[in-house]
Amino acid sequence: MSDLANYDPDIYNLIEKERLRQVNGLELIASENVVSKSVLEAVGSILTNKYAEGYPGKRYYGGCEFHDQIEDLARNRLCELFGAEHANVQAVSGSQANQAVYFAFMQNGDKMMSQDLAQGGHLSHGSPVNITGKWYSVSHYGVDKETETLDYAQIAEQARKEKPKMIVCGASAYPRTIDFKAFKEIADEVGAYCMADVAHIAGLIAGGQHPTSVGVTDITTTTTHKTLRGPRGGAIMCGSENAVAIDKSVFPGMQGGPLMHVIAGKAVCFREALTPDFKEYAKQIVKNSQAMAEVLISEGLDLVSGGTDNHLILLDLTNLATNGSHLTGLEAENFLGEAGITVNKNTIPREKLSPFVTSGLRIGTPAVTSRGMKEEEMKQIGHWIAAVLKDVCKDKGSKKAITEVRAEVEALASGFTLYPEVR
Ligand code: DSN
Repeated sequence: MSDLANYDPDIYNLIEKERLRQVNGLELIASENVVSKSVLEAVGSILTNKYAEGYPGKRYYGGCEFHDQIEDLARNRLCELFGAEHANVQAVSGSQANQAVYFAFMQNGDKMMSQDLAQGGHLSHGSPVNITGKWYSVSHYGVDKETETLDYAQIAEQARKEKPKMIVCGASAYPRTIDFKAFKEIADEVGAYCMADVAHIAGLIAGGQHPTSVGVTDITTTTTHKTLRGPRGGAIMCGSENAVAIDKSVFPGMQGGPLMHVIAGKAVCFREALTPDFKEYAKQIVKNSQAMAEVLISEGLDLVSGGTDNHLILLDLTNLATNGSHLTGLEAENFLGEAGITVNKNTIPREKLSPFVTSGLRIGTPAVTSRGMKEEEMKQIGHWIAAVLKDVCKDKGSKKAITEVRAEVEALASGFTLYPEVR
């Protein structure tokens, strides 16, 4: 029996239930993934026992000689992966990475421009409910009403009017390619810093499936656990001219002791992402997303912007009528969850409902691609999603499609195990 099962059966059993949920279901949350056993091993290692405040060669604690080497490997591999001049791997999350960048280059009250959360942006890009929205003056840009894509001419016009200190680009629910060069040109014209948050698409950039922001914008932030398939955490990349400011802002500006076990996991993830296999993986994520998008369109469902260039699809549910109203994102998330398909409700452009209800659904392919699924499985899943949504639109109490799809989902999942050696 494991130590944990023996000592704390409550926690052990809940972890076991979660393992079975992951094994038997289909994880289609666009920001989630399945890490390798090597990453799991590093993150679960005895490195968690140590304080290592500071940076390699300049720590505030003794006994950091191996931690220095681990952090150097992580930094160097991240630089190699993205062609960056400088990397900081200590941010514990994407939000903290973003805050560190703002803290490095802006004062309280300075103006920033960023994509509206309700139109695909992120909480830490100046949402009024987030510290960034309270601390800085924020002007949001959105997507064009017709195309539901970014309109760079409109953004440039807004930047000329607003004269922000920083322009943030990058999104958490935007299915199309982002033109980082266009953002940098706009920022240069108005004398602003340009920060790209590539958390969602970092793995696609590393795998050559999306144009890079590194070496284009002044600073790039990312998480390491989405398409990059590493442990939960953040990282920052920049040119050498901004290295000191960024490092100081992360520590001691924002954080104390770094999570060295997670930094080791990041180093392993970057090594994996440097392999030719990872390039194939990134390519497959996009192929999978596009295969599923085609099926959803053929089933008559509406996709924000009409399709996808990346790892995610944003379904607009406003045409799925149920008794005079439309199916909400919350309902769709719950019904699909019952069928073993995990997705998340999401706001869409022109959203009329609250962020806890929403009119949209975000669907992503990174995790199922990590399990080895390809276009055929994606098409099947696309039909199942449509079947469940259409059935509950006719009758919200119906369990017919949910029950049938649940059985199919479990059968499919059993052929694509998460960790074959863990039963
Ligand atoms: N919450 C993440 C996402 O789902 O996109 C971003 O931080």
